[in-house]
Amino acid sequence: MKPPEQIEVTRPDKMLWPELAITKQRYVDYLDAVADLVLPWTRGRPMTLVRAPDGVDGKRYFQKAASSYAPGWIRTVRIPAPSAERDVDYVVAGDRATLAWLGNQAALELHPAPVRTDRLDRPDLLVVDIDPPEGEFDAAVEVAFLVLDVLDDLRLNAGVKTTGGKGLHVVIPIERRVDATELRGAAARLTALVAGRRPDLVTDAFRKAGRKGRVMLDPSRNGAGATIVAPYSPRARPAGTVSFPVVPDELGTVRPRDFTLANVRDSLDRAGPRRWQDLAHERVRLPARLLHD
Ligand SMILES: [Mn+2]
Repeated sequence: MKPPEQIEVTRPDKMLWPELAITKQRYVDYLDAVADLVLPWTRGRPMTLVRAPDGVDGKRYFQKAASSYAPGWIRTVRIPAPSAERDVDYVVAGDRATLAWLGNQAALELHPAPVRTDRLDRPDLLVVDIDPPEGEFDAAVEVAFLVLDVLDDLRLNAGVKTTGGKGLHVVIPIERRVDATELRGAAARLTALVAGRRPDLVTDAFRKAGRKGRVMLDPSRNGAGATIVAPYSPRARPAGTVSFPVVPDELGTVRPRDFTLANVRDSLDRAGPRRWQDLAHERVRLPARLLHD
C-alpha cells in the first residue's frame, strides 16, 4: 500500500513540549522539515519509539511493537523475540508520511536499530556512547577528541552528534561482515583502547560504581537489540533538545542546548548535517585489531 500524500494531524494544538510551545502540529512540521536528513538513518531499520501521548510532562514509555491500529501502508518488520516472548513487529520509517504519522502518534524519540531489514544479523553501525558525569559536557568533548584520535589511527571514519542529553555519540558506519556479538567485542576493544590512553578521564567499566567522576564509554550500546537515538530526533524531555550532528571543528564551542526543537531549523545548513549526509553512505571494514584479542 502506498503512503498517503498528507497525514491528518489529530488534536494539532496538543502541547507536547510546553516549555518551547511545541504543539503536535509544530512537531509534525519539524519532522517534515528534517525528513531528508533523518530518513537516511531510519530507512530499513527496525525502530523503537519513546511515546508520550500527553507530552513531555505526561507518561512516557518505550514502544517496540507497532500499534495494532497502524494503517496498512506503515511498513513493519517482524523480529523473533530472543526469549519465549512473542515476536515483535517493528515500524520501519522509510518515507516522510511515516515520520509524520509517528509524530501524530506523539512518538517523541526515534531509536532506529543499527541493522537493516535485509540483513538483520549483520549490524552496519558501531556506536561509541560518551556519557559524562552530569553537567560535564566539556569532559565529553575531550573524550570525543580522544575517540576520534584512536579512530584516525585505525583509519575509521566517524560522525559525531550530540545525544540531546548530556553527552555525545560517535557513529562509525561499517560493512556488514560481523554479527552483533562480534560487534560488541569490537566496541569493547575500541573503548578499551580509548580508556587506555586516558585512564584518569575515561572508564569503560560497566558499573557506575567504578566511575568516580570519569566519562563512561559503554560498549553494550552495540549488540543484539541495541538501538541509538536517531540524528535530529528530539528527546522526550522538557528542554526539547535534539540529537544533532556536529563536526570536530565546532565541538569546542557547541553546547547540547544549542539544538532544540525551537531553534534547530536554523542549523540545518551547518557542517554537521552536511557531514552526516555523506556519512550515511560510507562503509568501512573493521580492522583485525578490533576483531581479535
Ligand atoms: Mn549516552
